[in-house]
Amino acid sequence: MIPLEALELFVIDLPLVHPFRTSFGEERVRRVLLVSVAGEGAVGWGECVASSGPWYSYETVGTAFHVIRDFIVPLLRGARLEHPRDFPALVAPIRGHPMAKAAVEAAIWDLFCRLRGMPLWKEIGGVREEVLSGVSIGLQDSIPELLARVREFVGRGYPRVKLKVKPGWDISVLEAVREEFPEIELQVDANCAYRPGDPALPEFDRFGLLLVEQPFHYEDLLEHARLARTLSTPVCLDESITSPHRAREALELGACSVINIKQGRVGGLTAAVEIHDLARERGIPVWCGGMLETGVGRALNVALATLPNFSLPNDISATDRYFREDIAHPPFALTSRGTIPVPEGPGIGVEVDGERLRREAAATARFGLRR
Ligand code: OSB
Ligand code: MG
Repeated sequence: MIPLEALELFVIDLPLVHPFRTSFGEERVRRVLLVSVAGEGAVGWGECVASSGPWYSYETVGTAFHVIRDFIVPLLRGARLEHPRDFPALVAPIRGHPMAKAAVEAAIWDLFCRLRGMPLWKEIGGVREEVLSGVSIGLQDSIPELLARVREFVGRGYPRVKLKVKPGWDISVLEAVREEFPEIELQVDANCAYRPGDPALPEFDRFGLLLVEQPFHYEDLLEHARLARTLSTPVCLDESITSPHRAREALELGACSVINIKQGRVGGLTAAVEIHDLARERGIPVWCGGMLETGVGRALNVALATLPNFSLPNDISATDRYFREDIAHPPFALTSRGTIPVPEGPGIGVEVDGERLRREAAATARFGLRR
């Protein structure tokens, strides 16, 4: 049985090296909720991927704090978990709030693996010691500024670039990028910004893109299925895939031919692995998305992306692309092969700077879990 003695929550603000702008807003500081679970002298860590506001999803750092404190902790008190995979059933009575659940599940996976001295990626059946990296570049004020950003990241060795797009910031941008970089692996992410019938959509096929990510509303599987039938560029879903159930529906409908997996968005690592397996059975490639995580969340993403069907480059970039000083150590660095090496240590393989966390946290809370 997993020894669950105490759970702690920490909210900390980490300034981003560069503001990150998408079709739903801009982040300059990453407000992060970290979760630790302690037992038998070990501590496991998880990061909640919710943002400060309900823009990417309805969850926020505040709602996740509330759901963990008032609903997940009471369920966890005195709970008998043999394995982290038993956690989703324990919290199933709570509807929704996948990011809050995922953060606690992540801390339990880390604790479980640390107690066994086992790296997490091996525990879940990972098959590689480095994962393919890619970089996601936010919306910029002008095309010259965007080209400078692409130049910078291509120069650093990123083998794949993802551009944020929206109506009015799409075709002319792609023309300019393709003119300077005819060969790079390129993909676009609209974060739900288009309406069906937008004249830019068929134009995406001119640019040799790896995929187009989440063009339409997050609830709209049908329009994605229609688009997927007419576009030769693969359609990939991000925001729409909130659970294994939803992934099965999307694949059944033909709404996508690629899935971006984010463990937080789908309710945890167990669900993420389930979606990976489901896609694999159907010959659908997956890749790991990112949520501007600290090293805690990034380490979990790296572990997840060692699974065999993570066959496209991931939104897993080096630490210095996000933060000057991460809360977890050591930082992640890009290799000359355009990959991020998988840490070797037990659990997620990184250590959290607990002293700094206690010193700088905007809010903390501690809960005993023994009955
Ligand atoms: O849509 O993939 C997205 C960041 C925050 C919210 C949503 C998204 C993103 C990214 C960044 O694209 C990926 C990363 O962490 O590098
Ligand atoms: Mg996305």
